[in-house]
Amino acid sequence: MSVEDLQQQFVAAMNAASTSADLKALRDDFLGRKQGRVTALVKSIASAPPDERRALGAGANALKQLIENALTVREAEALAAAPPKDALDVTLPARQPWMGRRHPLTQVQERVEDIFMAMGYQVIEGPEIEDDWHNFEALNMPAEHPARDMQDTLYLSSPVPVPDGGRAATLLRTHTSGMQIRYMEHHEPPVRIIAPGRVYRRDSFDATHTPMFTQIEGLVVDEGISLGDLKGTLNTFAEAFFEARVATRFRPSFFPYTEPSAELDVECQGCSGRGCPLCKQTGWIEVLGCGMVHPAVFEAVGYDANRYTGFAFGVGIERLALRLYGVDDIRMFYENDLRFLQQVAL
Ligand code: 2NL
Repeated sequence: MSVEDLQQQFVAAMNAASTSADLKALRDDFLGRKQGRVTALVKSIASAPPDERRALGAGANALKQLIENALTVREAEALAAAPPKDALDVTLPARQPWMGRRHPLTQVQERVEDIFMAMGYQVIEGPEIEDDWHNFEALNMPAEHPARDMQDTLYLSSPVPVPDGGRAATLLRTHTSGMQIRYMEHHEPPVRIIAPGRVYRRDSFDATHTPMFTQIEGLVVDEGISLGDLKGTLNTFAEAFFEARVATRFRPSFFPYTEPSAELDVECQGCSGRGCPLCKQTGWIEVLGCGMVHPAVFEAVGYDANRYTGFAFGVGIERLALRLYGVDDIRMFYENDLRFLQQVAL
């Protein structure tokens, strides 16, 4: 076998090889230490006629080098084209672990709670299933009161026994006021509490409504509590929540359980009051409802309405969250799409 023949054989075999496995077989076939064809050629030099040995040796070595070079190049190409399944690229940046975080609504709720706790309020929680008395009756909304229609209520099917022997409807609470009634029934003033929780109304499910939402109500009762205390407290809350000196206004409103009643508006953060789509060109964003506790509520819980006064407010967490994050569809908070949830700052 001449050097030239062997080279031709190698070139032909090389042209036929494509995978890493083909190339490995080729390397064994030509350069293998025991059976390799080039190895055999080199071994045969010793038995060649002395005057041919030098040329044969040089040719064999040149061929060996050529094959080695060709295989090295093709092996690298084959590896790049089809890396083994368990290939590990140690130059890749490390993967970031997925961090859990609290839901944006929970974050907003805790933000509101923190502000009021810093002002000395106690956080109270209670049942989502309420009875008629705590949700309506004690809040100056007796049976047939038009306000009971105003909040389209989700009633539960089985009425529960009440102490006087009758049966009362149970319902999904339409506000967290029931807990505040319960608290007043068991504590004398001074009262300084907030009551966060889920509330339910018979409502549509669209970009601006959900049949369930999260509310925080607040209640302060003591001797000498005035409308000035209400305004000062809620202005302080608005500045702490929006982290700015925000202009506010108190707009007259109506609730059966407060008199007088008001809505608190905050200067629109998006346009600084100039008017934009967020505030529907009014320059103001509605933040919460509030008022001085109606004397009928004090009578219902056994407080002396001539001695005590108080203020109360109710704020919807979803609405605050929409403002804070600039979200335009309330359903985003309930779909749990991680792409949405991950964008909301901790
Ligand atoms: C709103 C308005 C409000 C109250 C809630 C309240 C509770 C008691 C006595 C008197 Cl025990 N008032 N709560 C007062 C005014 C407004 O909520 O729009 N909430 C989403």
